[in-house]
Amino acid sequence: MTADAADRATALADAARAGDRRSLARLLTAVENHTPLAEAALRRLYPEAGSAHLVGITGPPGAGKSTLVAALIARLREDGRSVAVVAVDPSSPITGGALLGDRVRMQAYASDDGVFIRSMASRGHAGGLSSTSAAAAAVLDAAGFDVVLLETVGTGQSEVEVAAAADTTVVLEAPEMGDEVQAIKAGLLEVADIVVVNKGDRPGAQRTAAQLRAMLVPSVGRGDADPSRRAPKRPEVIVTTAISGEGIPELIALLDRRRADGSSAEAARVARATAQVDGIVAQRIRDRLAEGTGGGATGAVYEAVARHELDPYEAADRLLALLGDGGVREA
Ligand SMILES: Nc1nc2c(ncn2[C@@H]2O[C@H](COP(=O)(O)OP(=O)(O)OP(=O)(O)O)[C@@H](O)[C@H]2O)c(=O)[nH]1
Ligand SMILES: [Mg+2]
Repeated sequence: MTADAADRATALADAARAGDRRSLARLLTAVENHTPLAEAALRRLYPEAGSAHLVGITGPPGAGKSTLVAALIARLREDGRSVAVVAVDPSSPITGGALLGDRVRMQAYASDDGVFIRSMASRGHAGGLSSTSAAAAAVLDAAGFDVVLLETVGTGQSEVEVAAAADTTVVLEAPEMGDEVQAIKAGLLEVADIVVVNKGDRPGAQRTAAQLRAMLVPSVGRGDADPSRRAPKRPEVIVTTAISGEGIPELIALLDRRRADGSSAEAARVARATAQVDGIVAQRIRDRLAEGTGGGATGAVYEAVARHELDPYEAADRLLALLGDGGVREA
């Protein structure tokens, strides 16, 4: 990075931190594209972050995540708290629909400096969602937002990655019409700190909540010898009606309580830092291999594994052996 580029990163970081919206938007675009500018700006901003409550909001399509986010914004603003929202679309290159919805939501707060809403696409590489979400959250945290909401649709993997970027993860469900809640994916519930049964105005919401509470009893004593595999936490289950705002103050109270619980907050922070650093290490290794070999040697190794001529462990060892002290050795 040239001195000029470094100056531009510094200027952008400082303007974003001061709350300039266009700078924030530009920096988040850089974060989304993993550019050197983003990295330089993040290095400057990271020490300024750490005060915001980072809340992941996930759940199946149509459960009411965006409606709930709007209700949370309204209530948090009443309390005088500032809110940033990152709506992460795990599936795709940027889709017009998601952006359009956000523009509509954004308009209501166009003149409110205490609200910032942004859509981001993840670029599909492994770990991309959590590293992008964590970096975006750090930017908004450093910019002084009290609460940063990370909204993503639960598709099986995306919610796990977004949870890794959040202090507290809220999993949304809609009332089940059938007798059983088994349709609700176990993976979603595993990441939940708080389970919200939304659409409380619909029949079955209270029953779904009761079934979830019964399901979420800690599995300690069910005979798993390895304590680390027992359910370590028992998420709270709460019913909301996002369209009317019912249950939203209670949800915020739960979020605040979790935020105040030092031990779980610390564990979440360490988990987030671990995911973030590991993601960067993996990316750095890939970048260095690609730079040093033009991608040719690595491609040949992956193809050999695909043909079962090489086992994946040997392949990994060979790739790591290509990395010397700060450079790449002859293959
Ligand atoms: N009856 C009722 N409908 C609701 C409630 N909350 C949201 N909805 C409706 O459910 C539909 C989906 O809501 P969204 O907020 O767009 O859901 P989402 O989870 O963000 O959906 P995706 O972004 O597509 O994954 C909309 O028609 C909402 O108006 C609620 O509390 N009660
Ligand atoms: Mg939505």
